[in-house]
Amino acid sequence: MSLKKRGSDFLQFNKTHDIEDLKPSMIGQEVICCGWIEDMRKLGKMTFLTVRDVTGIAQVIVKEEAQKYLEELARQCVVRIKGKVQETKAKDFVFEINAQSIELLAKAIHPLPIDPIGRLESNIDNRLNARALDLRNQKTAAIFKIRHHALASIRKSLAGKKFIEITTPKIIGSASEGGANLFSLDYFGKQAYLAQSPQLYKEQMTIGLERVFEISTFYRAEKSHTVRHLSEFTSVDIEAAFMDYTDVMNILESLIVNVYNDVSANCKKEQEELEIKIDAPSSPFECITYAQALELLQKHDVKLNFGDDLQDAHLRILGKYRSGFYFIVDWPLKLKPFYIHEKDDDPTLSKSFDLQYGYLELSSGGTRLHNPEKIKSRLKEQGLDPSKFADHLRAFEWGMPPHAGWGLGLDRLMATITKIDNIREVVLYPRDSERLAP
Ligand code: AMO
Repeated sequence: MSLKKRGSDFLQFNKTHDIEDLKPSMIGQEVICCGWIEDMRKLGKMTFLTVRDVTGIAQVIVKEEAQKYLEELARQCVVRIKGKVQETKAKDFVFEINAQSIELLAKAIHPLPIDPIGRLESNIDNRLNARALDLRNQKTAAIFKIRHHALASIRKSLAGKKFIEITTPKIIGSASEGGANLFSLDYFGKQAYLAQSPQLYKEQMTIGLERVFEISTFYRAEKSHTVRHLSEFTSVDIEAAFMDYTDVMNILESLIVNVYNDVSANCKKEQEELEIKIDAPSSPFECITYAQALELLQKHDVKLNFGDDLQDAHLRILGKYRSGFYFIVDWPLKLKPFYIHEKDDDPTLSKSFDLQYGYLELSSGGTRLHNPEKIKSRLKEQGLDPSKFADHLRAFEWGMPPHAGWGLGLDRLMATITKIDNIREVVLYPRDSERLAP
């Protein structure tokens, strides 16, 4: 078959326009569009369809002579419509398509497991069980379009600061962070784990690439069934040579302001759909110390000693009095992972931070240790076996630059942008202790 023939066959079958590209100036023009029937209303001898593709919605008028095409059609059927653009009397549309033919490309069963246009509300479990169909709900689709723009903005921000995108292994031979929340699996007879974070790899990459970032899913065997924990979550990670924790805090702050600005500008329709207004937070973000957080808690009758971790209940109280984005710095060293550097003037404190949004922890990071002997003794203090980290420690003999970085929970960030509580709403197929399918 010649290329020309294949090309013309394709054109004959293909649509001429995405719905958003139809314009009133095309009145009188013949067009072919494909989409899903969202609504069907019979009015006398005419039927009005609304047909939606990912870009928009159009009204299609089916007059008597084209009624035969309607026999097998129902809501959510996939159709290819050939017709002429014409003026309309409809309030919600500025033109309509007068159908000449309608081809049924795929049927939809009735009743569907959920109402995809959201007139009948379904609970989140039913929606997640029929996630592909749930994406036909414009509110759900809006969340994932915003997520797309947020990711594009993050990549643009970091690449603009000379960060290079990397991809590190997700199947690993020993724990990257230590701790108990690791998934293990059989790897050809050997014990392997799913990576909790790219921590060790991203640090090593500062040797060759200086500034790196990764956006990938990571795995935590989180038993706690909360609205902010998943077993598979997307993390945005950076690591940068010749920076300390204050430098990477600045990068994080400007990245977040940029993401808010970009999605606010690029996702107007989506904000309308979700009935939200996305406004960039003002910067610099407030910064409180761990000690100030303890004082604030004490004022609200919660007595914690220096070195106690801030549990969920404590963060909830802090969140009541601190809304929006704020950093918590000067954490006790013993609360932080083995790779975090102590403060020069007070070794009981760490060069680290958490970024909070109200009660929600969005990110943590810090200046890393780069003396392998210190790392070994910190590993031992934390009950971890340095020999399990031998591959990582070797890299410190090869010219490891001083470095700092952070990990940012993308799903949690998305929840703040879309003003949604449950992060399952912003993840296509969330995984938690009870959900492994679909
Ligand atoms: P941390 O363990 O604090 O740090 O994780 C970083 C951020 O990832 C998000 N996050 C999660 N989101 C959803 N479900 C989970 N189960 C989950 N666990 C973590 C949070 C959290 O703030 N290696 C360090 C980062 C670094 O120092 O560079 C780390 O992983 O938003």
